[in-house]
Amino acid sequence: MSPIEPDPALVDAVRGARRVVVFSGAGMSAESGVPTFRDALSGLWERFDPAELATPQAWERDRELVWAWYEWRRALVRRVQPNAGHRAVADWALSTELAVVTQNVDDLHERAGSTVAAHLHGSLFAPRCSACGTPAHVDVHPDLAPVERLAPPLCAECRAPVRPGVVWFGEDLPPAAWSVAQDAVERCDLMVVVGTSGVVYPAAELPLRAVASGATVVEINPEPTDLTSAVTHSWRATAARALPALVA
Ligand code: BJW
Ligand code: ZN
Repeated sequence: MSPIEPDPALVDAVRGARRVVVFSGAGMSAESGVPTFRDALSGLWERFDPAELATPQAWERDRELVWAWYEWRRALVRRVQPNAGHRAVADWALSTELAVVTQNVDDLHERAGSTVAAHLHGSLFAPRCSACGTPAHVDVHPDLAPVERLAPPLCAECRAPVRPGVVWFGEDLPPAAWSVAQDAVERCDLMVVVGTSGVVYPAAELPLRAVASGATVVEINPEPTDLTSAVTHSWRATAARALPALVA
């Protein structure tokens, strides 16, 4: 693949930045082989709309379906590797004050070497009791098909079903993660928004707040998004190609 060059104004913004927030969404992990949400209906999510499964109502209606879907995704993420974009973010943190704020429930930033300041929508790797909240240890199920059914394990403390440790629609974001993210955004002079459609709130407020507080906000996304008109620079490129070029 031919190298790609960022706009010189963008390079200046990046070189001059002292406090950076990288705000990532599903597109960050797309080139690792993790399907996104809203590009997804044509691809791997053949039979189910993720927006319909990622709800407390779906869990109440059909726990075995929801649990199997998350277990399948957890196994998928285990099989894939961080991409050059994740690695560029980790390298960048060696020379700059940088906070990774992610909407992703995978662990690819961490596996590339980043410390993640905030997982706004939780993690595939932190299942917990649906009643008492006790964290549960669950072995990865080796060979689930995308949509099977699987009974969730029961909590060791209270025997209620264990649920995925993610944030569904209508649920509050983890307060500590939200607070860390807000602080980082208020303090930053550069925010790089990568691989998010910017349609899910309150996460999508963060780039708007960064703009309002005077930070430079750079969007990296092959497609225009709901955030494009608000940001300072919009670069139509993929995470794994743009981030290494930007940080180099
Ligand atoms: C590439 C690429 C490549 C492709 N390189 N890029 C207004 C204010 C506040 C709240 C609301 C509001 N209006 C509505 C709400 C409620 C709701 C909401 O936002 N709904 C909207 C959809 C309208 N929000 C909530 O319910 C949140 N909670 C909340 O607000 O609590 C307070 C409250 C309580 C009660 C009532 C009301 C309020 C919780 C939101 C939880 C979101 N959870 C999910 C699922 C997590 C678990 C799981 O993984 O299954 O989080 S939904 C899903 O969307 C997931 C993602 O983190 C999130 C964002 O998606 P993301 O990352 O942007 O992915 P995509 O697929 O949308 O976009 C991918 C992008 O990548 C695209 O742009 C591509 O072009 C790009 N791309 N390849 C770079 N190679
Ligand atoms: Zn319990």
